[in-house]
Amino acid sequence: MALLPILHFPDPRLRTPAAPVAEITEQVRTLAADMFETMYHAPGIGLAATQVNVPQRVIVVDISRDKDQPLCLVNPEILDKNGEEEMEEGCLSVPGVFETVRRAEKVRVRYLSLDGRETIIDADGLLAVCIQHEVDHLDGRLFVDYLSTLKRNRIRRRLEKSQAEVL
Ligand code: GNR
Ligand code: NI
Repeated sequence: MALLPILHFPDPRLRTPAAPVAEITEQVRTLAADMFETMYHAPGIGLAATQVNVPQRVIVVDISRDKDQPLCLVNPEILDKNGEEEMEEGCLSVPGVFETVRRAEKVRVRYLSLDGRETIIDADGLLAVCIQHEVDHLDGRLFVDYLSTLKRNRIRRRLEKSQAEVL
């Protein structure tokens, strides 16, 4: 197992659209295990492979209080969206920023589980928000893209400045 470094906005690698996984191999299982370790360590409730500089369509999620309900979605596809909901979001790739985003309230998602089974789930509440946030990462989108240009530029400048301090 390994902790993976997380890319920070405005790193252009976060804009790379991820390619579908052709087959669940040992590489994919190792990636998922490392992503779970990285997500729990952060801590966060979700992580997309894009954030750890792997442009493959793999996400991990665990919204449970006790962090004992790991969910790995390979090639997730949102088949259907319903309703609207606003939630305050954060992102491990945009540290220290929390802003309200409007998304679908309910989603139906099809994905491959790590044992290669095609699975369909209906999600609502925090899980629905988290899955939409993670699928956005796989498409090179960040939650700050839903904010005004003014806010996004302020956030970019702030993170560029704090990044520069650690270099
Ligand atoms: O840890 C996270 N919390 C969170 C809160 C509200 C909406 C989305 C998220 S996902 C985020 C982890 C992350 O950056 N995943 O990509
Ligand atoms: Ni994120």
